[in-house]
Amino acid sequence: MHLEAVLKSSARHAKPAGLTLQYGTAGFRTKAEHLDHVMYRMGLLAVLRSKNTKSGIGVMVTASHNPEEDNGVKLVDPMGEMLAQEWEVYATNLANAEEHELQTVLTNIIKQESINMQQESFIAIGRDTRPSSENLSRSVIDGVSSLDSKFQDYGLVTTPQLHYVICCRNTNGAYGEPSVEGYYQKLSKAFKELIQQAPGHGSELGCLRVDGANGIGALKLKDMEQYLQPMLSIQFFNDGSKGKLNYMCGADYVKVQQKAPEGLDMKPGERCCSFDGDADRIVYYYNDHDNHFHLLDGDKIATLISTFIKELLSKMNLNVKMAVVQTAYANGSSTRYLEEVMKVPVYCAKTGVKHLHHKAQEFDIGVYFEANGHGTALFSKTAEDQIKRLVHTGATEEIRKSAQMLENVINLINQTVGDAISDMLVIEAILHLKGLTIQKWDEIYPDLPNRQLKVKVADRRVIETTDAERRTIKPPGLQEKIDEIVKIYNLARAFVRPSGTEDVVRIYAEADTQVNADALAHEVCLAAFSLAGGVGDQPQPLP
Ligand code: NG1
Ligand code: ZN
Repeated sequence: MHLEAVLKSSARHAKPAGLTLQYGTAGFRTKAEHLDHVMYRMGLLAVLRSKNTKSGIGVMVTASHNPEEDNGVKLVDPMGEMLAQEWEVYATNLANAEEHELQTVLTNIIKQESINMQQESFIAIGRDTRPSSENLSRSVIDGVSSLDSKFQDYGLVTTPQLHYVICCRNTNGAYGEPSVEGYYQKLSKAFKELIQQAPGHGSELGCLRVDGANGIGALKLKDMEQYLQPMLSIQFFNDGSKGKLNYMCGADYVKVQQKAPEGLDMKPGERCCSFDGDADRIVYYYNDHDNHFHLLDGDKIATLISTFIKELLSKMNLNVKMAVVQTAYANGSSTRYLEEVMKVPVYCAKTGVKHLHHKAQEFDIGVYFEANGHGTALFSKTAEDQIKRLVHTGATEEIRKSAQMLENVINLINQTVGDAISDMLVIEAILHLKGLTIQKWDEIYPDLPNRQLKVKVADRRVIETTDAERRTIKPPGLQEKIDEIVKIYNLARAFVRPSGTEDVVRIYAEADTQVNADALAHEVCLAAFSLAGGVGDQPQPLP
């Protein structure tokens, strides 16, 4: 195998000696200045993956909710899903190969996967609004070009838009038109049709306040706004015109801090939402009349969507298997409500949407959400066919109408990946169809107070987990200590796990009151600090 052109170009994207990175929860992520060689090499890997699958592959340059100085890259597989896990190992090997090892690592992948290098390939490239993203996406293109592959640079797009485009291309347009324009058209058409099915609630949803995290989501939603009028009027905050990406704003800030983003003034009862830096996550919130902040996170969203779907299915007498997939971070109240009140089976997957997505694919309808607001609903081909058939052949008007609504939900939801814009439109439509205010939605079940913390340790890999990350098996003694602490509190649960996107260990705790959740989180944090090799000052309790 001659790879001269590859090696020659690689010299222009030299790897800093000794730097090692891991393809983590969502691709590679670190300070932008360390990523040039990774981008070039992910361009190479994308071409190999494309030849291997005989399909188009996506490369998205983004570090999502991380600070603006960071960057990262994720690969998108043929149906718009995350890169297959077997290939994450190749990605890691390739990113960490020293210059003189590059040829061997590439040749090994080609051999192991029996890749026909004559096979055509196509790569779609997208990027977020970080100042470093443009140059880094050029490095991806350098990698793609050095293997003589076809490609299209989609420029500034949200992560879910790139996933959508890949899925459209590889299904020859069956999923939609493979362009950002096609995305706007598909979603807005389904949204309009859904809104028009509302019985007696009028067809205008009023104003929604959107915090764009100063990122790509704000730009793209502005482009899309004309397609959504007059039904939905949007007021933009943190649209990138002045503030810094993800700084004191965005879905992650709102979820973790449990408060409104900077720059958004809320009057009681106003419906607000925040996107993250690449617009694949969304959370809703409002202030009540006593000016208390209420967060409606991924768990509340999963409940709203799955309840709506379940109600439609029962009106249609359609017996399909539906389940909700969550992670350990799901609020205990949401799990209880879904299982005990809604009688919907709930499964717990490891953190990272790839795990939730795979689990959700096991059902006719799988609704999955991380508590942080990343999620979607998946419909199997069989379920989709059954629903579409009933639109025309349903025995009663009610069956046909419900099937039509569900068909519109299928078209509105981005089935390839969690998508802030698409999820937002689904939520807006459901609230409208059910005549629910944001307060009424919030009152469906009360969340257990909870707290997330993080702690620095020398090597976060000393922590190993089991049972979908709800328990630790290493270091010795940590789980026993956590069990001991949890026992003291009411309705309590807590766990620790190493982050896959940041060099920290994360702590989650929930309990009957906020004071208790905070105290529990702090105690567990101290346990992790002392048993897993904490560095720096001992964590202090919350003020
Ligand atoms: P890590 O850093 O592995 O906890 C975070 C989120 C994940 C997922 C990824 C990718 C939390 C607690 N963790 O992963 O859910 O969204 O980032 O963006 O929110
Ligand atoms: Zn994101």
